[in-house]
Amino acid sequence: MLSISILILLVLGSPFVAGLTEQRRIELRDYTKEMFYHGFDNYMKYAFPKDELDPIQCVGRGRDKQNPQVDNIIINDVLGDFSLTLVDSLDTFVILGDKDRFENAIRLVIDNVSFDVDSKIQVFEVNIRVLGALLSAHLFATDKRFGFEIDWYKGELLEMAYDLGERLLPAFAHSKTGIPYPRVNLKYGLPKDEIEETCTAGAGSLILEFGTLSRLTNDTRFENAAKKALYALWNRRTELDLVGNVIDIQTGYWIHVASGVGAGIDSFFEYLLKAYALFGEEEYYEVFLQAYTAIKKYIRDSSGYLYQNINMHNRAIMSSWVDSLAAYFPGLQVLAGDVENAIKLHLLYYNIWKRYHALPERFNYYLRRAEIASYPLRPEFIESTYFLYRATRNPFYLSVGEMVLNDLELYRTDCGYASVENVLKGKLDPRMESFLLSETFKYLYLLFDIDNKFNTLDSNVVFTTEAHILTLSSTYLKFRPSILQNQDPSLAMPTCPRYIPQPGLLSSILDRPDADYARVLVGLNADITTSHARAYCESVSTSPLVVEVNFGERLPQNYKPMPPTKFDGGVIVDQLIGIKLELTMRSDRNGYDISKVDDYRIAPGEVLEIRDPSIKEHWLKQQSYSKITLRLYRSSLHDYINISGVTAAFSPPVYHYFPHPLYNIHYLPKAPYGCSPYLSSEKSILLNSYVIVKRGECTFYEKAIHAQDAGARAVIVVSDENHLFQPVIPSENSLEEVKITCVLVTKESGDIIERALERDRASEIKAILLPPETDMDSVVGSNFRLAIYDHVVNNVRLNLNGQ
Ligand code: DMJ
Repeated sequence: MLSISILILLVLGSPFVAGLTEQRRIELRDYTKEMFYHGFDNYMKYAFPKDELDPIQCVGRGRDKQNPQVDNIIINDVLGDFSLTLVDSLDTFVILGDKDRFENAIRLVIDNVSFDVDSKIQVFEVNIRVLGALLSAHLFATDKRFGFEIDWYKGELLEMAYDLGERLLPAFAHSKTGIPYPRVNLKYGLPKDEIEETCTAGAGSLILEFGTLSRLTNDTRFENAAKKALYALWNRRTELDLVGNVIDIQTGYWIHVASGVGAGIDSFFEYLLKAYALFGEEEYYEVFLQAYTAIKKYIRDSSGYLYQNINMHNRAIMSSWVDSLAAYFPGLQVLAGDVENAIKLHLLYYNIWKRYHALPERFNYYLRRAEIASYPLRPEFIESTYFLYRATRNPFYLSVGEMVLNDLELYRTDCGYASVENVLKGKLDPRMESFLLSETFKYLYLLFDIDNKFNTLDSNVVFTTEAHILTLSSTYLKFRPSILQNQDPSLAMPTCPRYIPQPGLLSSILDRPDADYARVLVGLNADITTSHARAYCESVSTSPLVVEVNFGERLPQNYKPMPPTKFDGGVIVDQLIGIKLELTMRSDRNGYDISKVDDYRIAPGEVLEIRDPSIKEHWLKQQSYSKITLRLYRSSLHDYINISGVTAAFSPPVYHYFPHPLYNIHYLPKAPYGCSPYLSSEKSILLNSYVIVKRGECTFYEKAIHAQDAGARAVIVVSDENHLFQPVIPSENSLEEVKITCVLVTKESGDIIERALERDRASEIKAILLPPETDMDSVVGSNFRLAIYDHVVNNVRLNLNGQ
């Protein structure tokens, strides 16, 4: 027998590689429970009755009574002096099967929470985190089907929900379109001079909670208002069936025209599908299908892994990042029956998570790096992992859960879990958002607790966007939902291609031939072609040959389109906003040329002349730079060569020092690009030195950070061309400060440095960086190139004089 099991091991490898042992799964399930209680009990000990826990100082955090609006804006308009974390956690006890704590928590809410507070809050946040939590707990406390009914409970939570619902209704009262104001004061109603623009998700994700409240109280005002808002948004979709990101609630005019599946729009789609599941009304499903078809047609790119932000009117790309909120989307795709697409998108996020041990808020897929580097312990990735495991039962998703659990433990503190300020550095932020307890740990637990009754319930048990469980018994329904066994063939989800489970006992999603694609796409191990025999795509590229882009996301109120005009040498654009540019990559791959401006073609040799003054600042930032000097000393202080370079926009300028310090200069053949953290042996060489690296494989910023971490004084990047430009990073949000100088030198200069290093291999070469000698060295380029969403464009010129 022994030899047979050894044989099986030899054939299959370790049986635990693809998934988890049963024992490990149970350990992880129980460990997740402990994690929840570590967060919850410490919130109760140190923070309650305040809204949130500061997990670093071990104190509560809430509204600043002296300055309520300021604090409120800083922390997301969700804190309102109503013990948010306690309320948001209520139904997690049900999932954990802990009836005593559920009862106890409900008692605390009834005795301590009031909504008669002078708090200006965001309607969306309070709806999903508070109203949804109260309704869900009420349903469990009263519905005999779940075994959580409480004998002393008399519907107090529903009364509180009704009170809260009434306090949210002023958001709708003064809106001409029916789209609600984003904020109200719970005590005084709609504040004077309240801003009149809202994001689509904010206004379009109310129907589950408002509909449930109406049905349970027999007061139709809530459901009617939420439904009207949902359709007010949908009816303003473009001809492509796309909705935008931000809308003016009085005029119904789209202000921010980027359409996507992430921040600002995300749960709009979720609530369409789930409203159908909860209420059984097919109109929601029809709208969802139409919206989802447009997503697959225009927002999903041809690889099937990227869901882009595009202009809702003309489909031009409006950014080159994906955000962490959109990681919920594979979960929704599973619910919609589109498992195959869900697997792909989840793989993208899986690889981002693997790279950073978290999901950075924004990841730039063009530059393959985190663009906003914080991670506030969000649930979206584990939510999708959970739904994919339910749908496929593929053990890979249990392993993903284990990875997430281990990584979340990196952020454990003595009294809770801390948000991550910067995933590159693992720096923590003193905030534990309530959704960690209501969503992140709930989905993680459900993933490991495969027999949990909520994993096998009817299709009309829905998880709201805050993971609160809502379900309505048939007395509250006009129709019986049948999402999973839809009988009407005209409403069948047109998925493409159909999901076919992998054969084989232990086959993992990672065994799919395309699994590596997503890995390369996010820059995780770029040497895939040589190291992995199964590599699906020999060269994965996020630099498409033709790309359509748009300038500016927000349209000004009085915006009047100004069409481009043709002239002999190309096309003139007076106002860039709303103009669609088609960029085509040059055959030498040296950046892009503009090939089309709206409907005008630009022939080879022609240019786009921009006369729009709003681009001036952007342009100058990219085009102006100071030429500095890298002086390499050879045999003596009198024997040197001067090399010109350009300092990166994100690194400090070169200053005059007296006497100027000399540093050794090193090139490490084993780390030619400097794209990974240096080994400790390499660090000892680079300490207090200048390091030479080649351009490519990762961003200038990443090279600078690795060199900085190694203790280097400067990083000298040798270009692969002889054209100099200023290295920039597209967004500086939340990124670690670069304190060392980063200099770009030409390929020719690189050859000179290489020869010098070769010649003096025996001795050490010393160098200094010298600042620009005269103002003449600070130049504004006129024939330089412009980067539009990280695509460098050649045939463009700026003419602010209009001549
Ligand atoms: C949650 O409050 C909800 O999931 C919402 O829809 C989006 N953001 C947070 C968690 O990231």
